Formats: sequence, structure tokens, C-alpha cells
Amino acid sequence: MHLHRYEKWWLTFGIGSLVLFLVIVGISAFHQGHQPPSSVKTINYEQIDKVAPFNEPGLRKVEGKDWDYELVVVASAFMYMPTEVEIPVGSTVKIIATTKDVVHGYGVAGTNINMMLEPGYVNEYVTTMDKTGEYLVVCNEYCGTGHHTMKMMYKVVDINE
Ligand SMILES: [Cu+2]
Repeated sequence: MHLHRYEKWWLTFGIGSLVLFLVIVGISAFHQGHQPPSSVKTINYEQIDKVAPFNEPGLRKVEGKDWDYELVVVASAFMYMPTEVEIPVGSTVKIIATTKDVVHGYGVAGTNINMMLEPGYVNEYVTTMDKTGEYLVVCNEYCGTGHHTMKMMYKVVDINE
């Protein structure tokens, strides 16, 4: 079979870029641990108010874990519970979030925290808040007429001051 020279270049380029992309995705997924939000933890979204830990949304200190605090968040149209938290600077926080009704977003401005909260699933993310300041949390998945009013505030404070 005769292949034109340009055809060979194109094939090499095409197969080469495919291999390159697979390598990038592979490194990102297996080495750096980038994965789609896990759907490992499921929950009956109609029972959220009765199921721990979502029956008590808020920030609490934990002992003996890789993180210092657990922040339990329940999103619903059109608010987050809790509406404001005070986090000591430098602490590691595990965010545990879900939604009561429709899909909501959970984006923390000025950080790389950005989650999609889906009914029936629990979303978790561990992060360290190492800069003091106020961080606005907004919903970035359109959820209805009050979408633009959905917000929460992180106040990262130096407790020694
Ligand atoms: Cu929204």
C-alpha cells in the first residue's frame, strides 16, 4: 500500500497527539489524583435533615484525623447552611456537602474549591486555608430564580490576634 508522504506526517501527528493526551490524562488522574467528584457516597436527599452529619450543618473540630475541622454544608434553593463560618488560619478543613433539592454549585472565590452538589450524592474536599480573609462562596450552577442570592462566607481568621 502506498501512502503519500503528507499522509504519513498527518497519521504520525494524529496518533502522536492522541498518545500525548492519554499520557497527560493518565499522569493527572493517577499521579496527581485528579478525579471527577466521587459518587461513592450516596444519600437519600429527602431525609437529609434527619441523617448525620447533615442534620447539624456547621464547622466542628475533629481529633485524630488528617484534617482539623469538618465543615458540613447543606445547599438548598436558595441558600447554604451554615451561612457563615469562622475558620482559624492554617487549619485543614474537610468540606462535606450535599444538596436537598436540585443541583447547586459550591465555588469558593479566590481558591481552587469548586464542587457540583447533586441530589443524592455527598461531595467531599479537603483543603488548607492558609491565608486570612473573607472568602465568598457562590452557587455556580443555575438552580432557579433565586440562584444569584445563594451565598456563604468563610472568614479565615488568626485566632491569636
Ligand atoms: Cu444556583
